[in-house]
Amino acid sequence: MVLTAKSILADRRFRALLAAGLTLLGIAAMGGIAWAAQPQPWEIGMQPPATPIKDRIEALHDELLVIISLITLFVLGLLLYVIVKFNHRRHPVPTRTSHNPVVEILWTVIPVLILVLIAIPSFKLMYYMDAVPQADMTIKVTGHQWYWSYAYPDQGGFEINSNIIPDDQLKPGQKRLLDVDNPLVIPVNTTIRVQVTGTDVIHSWFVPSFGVQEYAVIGRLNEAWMRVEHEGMYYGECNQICGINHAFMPISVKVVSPDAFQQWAAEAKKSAENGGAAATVVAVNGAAPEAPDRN
Ligand SMILES: [Cu+2]
Repeated sequence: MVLTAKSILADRRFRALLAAGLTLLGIAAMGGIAWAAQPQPWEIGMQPPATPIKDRIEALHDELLVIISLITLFVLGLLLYVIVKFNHRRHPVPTRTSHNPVVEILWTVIPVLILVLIAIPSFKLMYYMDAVPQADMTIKVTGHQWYWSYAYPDQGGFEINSNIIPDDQLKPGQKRLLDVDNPLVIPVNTTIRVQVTGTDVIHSWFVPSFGVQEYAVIGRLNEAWMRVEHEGMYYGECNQICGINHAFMPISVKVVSPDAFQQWAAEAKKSAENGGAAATVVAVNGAAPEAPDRN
């Protein structure tokens, strides 16, 4: 048997193998990456999920990857079929068919059904992300040009400023463009309401492994929620172009045990009350410097 491109492509086993291979390759690229909460060199997939929201985002992403892989392979197959079967040499006299109602209905209805199939889990996830469940605590994130501040209204009302560590002050082990002087500290396995606002221009608070991305808009209080399931350091970045130092306002989140968190919060509150013994604590009882008349 002479193997031509046509005979190889016409072989059903070959086509099935190709489809399965490409789909598996896509799935393998998404999984199989070591657990880490920061960008990795040559990373292809997403950072590993650390919250129930991100678990669901990743699951939906993987489902969609299978669907788009199958559609892409199907369209590629049709194109190759047309190229091989109906090229000028093999098919010199084209047909004059201009309408085929059955085919036209099918190529309208089937894509609509596929979109409905995608919309159902997509909307479900959107509402799951949107509605904050019974929250154990609240943190308020404020975006500034160009740093973040984190307030703990129900932990004593103190607020900390979180600034990037400049390249020339990095200590061994600290990550360039990611580590900050005062990370956001939160307890593990705790449902946290995250309120996000801004003081100057629009920023965006984005931590990939939490599945949280919320715009920091002046005069608005946006809301998200997270429940981080593993202790550790997590990194994110402002992802709304906000000005010249947009690339230099990273987000570091330190997730600790509830006991360690209580201890940290008590110390932070005490230094706030002692009138700035710690430079990190800039305000008490929710009275941030930007709005001294609040409360
Ligand atoms: Cu920015």
